[in-house]
Amino acid sequence: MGAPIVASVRTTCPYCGVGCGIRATPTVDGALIEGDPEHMASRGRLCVKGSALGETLGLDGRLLTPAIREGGRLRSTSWGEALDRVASSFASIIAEHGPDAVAMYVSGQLLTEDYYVANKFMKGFVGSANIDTNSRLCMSSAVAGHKRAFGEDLVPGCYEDFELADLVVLVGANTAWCHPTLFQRIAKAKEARPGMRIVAIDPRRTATCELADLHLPLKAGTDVWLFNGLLSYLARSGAADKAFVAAHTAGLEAALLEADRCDSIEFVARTCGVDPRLLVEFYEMFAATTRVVTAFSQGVNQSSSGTDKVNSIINCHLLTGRIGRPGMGPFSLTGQPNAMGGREVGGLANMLASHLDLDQPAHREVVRSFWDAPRMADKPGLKAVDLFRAIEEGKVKAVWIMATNPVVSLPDADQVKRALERCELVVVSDMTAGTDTAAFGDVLLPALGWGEKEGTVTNSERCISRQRRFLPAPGEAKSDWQAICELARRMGFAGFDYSGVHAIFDEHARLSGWRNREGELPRQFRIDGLAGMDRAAYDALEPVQWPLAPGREGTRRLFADGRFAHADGRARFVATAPRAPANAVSGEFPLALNTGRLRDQWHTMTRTGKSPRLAGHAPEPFVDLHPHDALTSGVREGELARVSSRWGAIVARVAHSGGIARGAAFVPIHWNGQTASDARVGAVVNPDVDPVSGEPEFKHTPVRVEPFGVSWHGFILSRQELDLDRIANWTRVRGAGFVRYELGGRDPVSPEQARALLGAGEDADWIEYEDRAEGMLRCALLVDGRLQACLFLSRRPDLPARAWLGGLFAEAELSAKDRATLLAGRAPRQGLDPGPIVCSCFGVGRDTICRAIAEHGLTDSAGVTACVRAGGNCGSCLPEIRQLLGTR
Ligand SMILES: Nc1nc2c(c(=O)[nH]1)N[C@H]1C(S)=C(S)[C@@H](COP(=O)(O)OP(=O)(O)OC[C@H]3O[C@@H](n4cnc5c(=O)[nH]c(N)nc54)[C@H](O)[C@@H]3O)O[C@H]1N2
Ligand SMILES: Nc1nc2c(c(=O)[nH]1)N[C@H]1C(S)=C(S)[C@@H](COP(=O)(O)OP(=O)(O)OC[C@H]3O[C@@H](n4cnc5c(=O)[nH]c(N)nc54)[C@H](O)[C@@H]3O)O[C@H]1N2
Ligand code: SF4
Ligand SMILES: [Mo]
Repeated sequence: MGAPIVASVRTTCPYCGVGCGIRATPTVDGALIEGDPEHMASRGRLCVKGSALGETLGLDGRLLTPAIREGGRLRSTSWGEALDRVASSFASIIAEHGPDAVAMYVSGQLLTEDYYVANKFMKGFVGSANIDTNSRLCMSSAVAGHKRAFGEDLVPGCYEDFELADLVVLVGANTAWCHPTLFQRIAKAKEARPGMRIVAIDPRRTATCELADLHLPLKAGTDVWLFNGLLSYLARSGAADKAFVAAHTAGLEAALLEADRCDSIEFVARTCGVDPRLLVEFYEMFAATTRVVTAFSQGVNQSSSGTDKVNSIINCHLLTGRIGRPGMGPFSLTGQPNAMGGREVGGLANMLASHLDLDQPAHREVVRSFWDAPRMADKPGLKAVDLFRAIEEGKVKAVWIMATNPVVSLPDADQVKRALERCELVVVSDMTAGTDTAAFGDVLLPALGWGEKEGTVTNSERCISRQRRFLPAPGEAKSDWQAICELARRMGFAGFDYSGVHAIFDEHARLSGWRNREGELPRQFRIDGLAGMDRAAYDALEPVQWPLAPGREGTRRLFADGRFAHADGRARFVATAPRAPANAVSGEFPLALNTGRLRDQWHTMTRTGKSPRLAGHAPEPFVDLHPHDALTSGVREGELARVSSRWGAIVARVAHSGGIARGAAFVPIHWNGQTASDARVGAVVNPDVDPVSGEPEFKHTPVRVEPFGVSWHGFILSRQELDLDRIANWTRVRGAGFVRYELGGRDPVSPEQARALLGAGEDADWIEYEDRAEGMLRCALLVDGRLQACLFLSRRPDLPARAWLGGLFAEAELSAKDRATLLAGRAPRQGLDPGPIVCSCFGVGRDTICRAIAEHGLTDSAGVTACVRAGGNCGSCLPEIRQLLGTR
């Protein structure tokens, strides 16, 4: 079967859509992870998440055998029994209720081969397009926008364009944190050419803004006004490329008619809530610069007007002819490692493999004939949010969820729980046993994870690269494609007997060339140049950008000849009428909740949550508020608050980052039912979607913030996980050799209760200190002289720093001195507190950096690195270091 495991392999990072190359060398307890200098996407760079991959490969928490739930309890079983159960349920549900009564919900984190087979299984053989993907939550507005403008879902440019541009506009993209190595490339280019300009368009002042010459803090949801205003301005100021527009586009008139409603700077500035001078500065800069890249991400896509936002941006590039040439173009930054591969295989419920459409009979026929499919789906399936509604309504009776955690990541996430509770058969394929979604699984199937499985991924710049295996398969885990093929065979479907993963890739490549000619069904996506690879050629595949026709090299940029994928070869302007988010803030829910990512965590934390190094940057869920809104909401920085909407509620600690405007709130997406008692923010998010793409409005939900009253604050550090269900509020994070719990409690805790909580028996080595008058309790449990657990409670949130105490878990035995001062929470002559971690690679805190800046009069990040090492490895923290230098 697969290639033998060798000493060191070249593979691709499993996190973001930048798709950095990695050299991985297996070690006794994981793997040594280094950047691959030969990979075109990253040239040796890795961000902090990529660098910490080695710490996430342990088998703790992994799902290692199939399991079936019976009478509420999970029982381990064989693959044979588990798949028989799924096959017979699927078959009987289909027989009784038709193929649309079963569904799959998959993920942009599948490899292309897994993804291809899943779509073939559902759309060609089950006969239903009820297979959607978490890319619906991520890229579907970009897909829809591309299709409207270009005729096909095509990203015109490449990463090099960011370096060649004279102006990079980042719209709704916190690139410094979410696409860090690409951000570093931009930063390097700007360093080399200081004339290069960067504009950030984001309601929050994010780390990305540290590099920007101009930050437009627009009101959430107003991007279409801003870009319509720009289109009108460009037309009026003579920036249009008339020859390009005449030769290669259609539809300008209608788009301009709409845009001209935004021809007044004052009107646009007022609507978007930005300073008119800054707006004019941006418009002038855009008009005067030929080499412009406008990159956009979830601040654009995840909106009830997401598709229009995308087209309003593309319109400006079409008007100026700035597309298809070096250093310019609209650029959709993809989120997941294989968001693009998913689009190639038709992962969305309204698409077919090879960039073909489900609702077009001629397209369906191309795919049907290639697959020799017995039962082609003949209409688009349900989009993610609708799919889970249909499950709750009982219309869809079985769902197979693969490589995604919808109980955490879908909007109105409590509805997802209700849906899964009612569903007859929930199958969950995951690497992780205890996810919030797996808790609803009737059948759990163990999946191979990164480093164990193999296949290909496609990044944001259309670069296909190999993920290679360097670890043995643990337990009975299998690749997702194997699970699907085995099920398909059980259901009697032909065409699922692949000799290996390379054979699936070959079929995918051949399909892209199938009837792909003038006069048939020409499409720009093609990789038939990669067809016919045997196992060895597939194993040796180097990163390459599509399109790739036989006998050709890969393609850096599309549309260089001005030919687009619409039948007449012309791109389309789209008239985009601006509209405000459907759910407006009100007296009852006065703040607009925005949700997004943190630098060091990946989504629902099933993998990054394993790394102590990644935990330090933001150990707890928080709600970022403007101090004025905190005041009017009656909450205080550092205390707990309840954030609620019409749909649900969470509890998080109030923070003032200084980057948020009045009327808004921001909560990170990463915490879930396993890592916090009450911080699954998806439960709060409204389920409104974009009417064209079906992408949810994750960035705008009306909410209310109120105090979450507790009578004490506290934390526990413990070698073992604890059951804290009786405590009003807790969050959990991984430390080196211990688990850290942050607590907020209502009922008083006595020393006896503390003993029980930490598992200290009668004659345990136990030390405690209680000051009832002050509401303070501190205690520690030692086993054989080693620190086993400690607990600190106080009426006020100002507890000792966790860093020194955490360090004691590395000691084989506590010294008498440490033991004596343990309950003080710090060493007798301890150095100063490092503060919250900024540089995760070297564990350098904010206070350490600020002290170094002050003491040594440092003025640039290089000075900080020389002094305290921060920023000297992956560079992910450089924007924050610049921020600290700036606020001094
Ligand atoms: N560290 C880390 N990196 C990741 C991920 C991760 O989980 N962690 N996930 C990956 C994935 S799947 C994705 S999709 C990407 C997402 O990457 P990004 O889209 O860059 O990240 P987000 O934090 O979701 O949101 C981006 C910004 O949109 C802004 N925004 C909100 N509303 C609006 C608006 O109306 N207009 C504008 N212009 N901006 C607005 C937010 O304030 C936020 O700063 O990140 C990828 N990279
Ligand atoms: N409020 C709010 N919600 C959001 C967003 C937001 O900005 N705000 N962003 C949305 C976006 S853009 C995205 S992409 C989603 C992400 O949301 P999810 O996809 O739900 O998040 P992950 O934690 O990445 O889930 C991936 C799961 O797959 C498992 N896994 C990893 N590799 C494999 C594999 O090879 N096979 C299998 N079978 N399982 C595997 C992991 O253990 C994990 O449980 O969240 C969306 N939700
Ligand atoms: S930027 Fe970081 S998370 Fe994204 S692919 Fe590169 S190393 Fe992985
Ligand atoms: Mo995403």
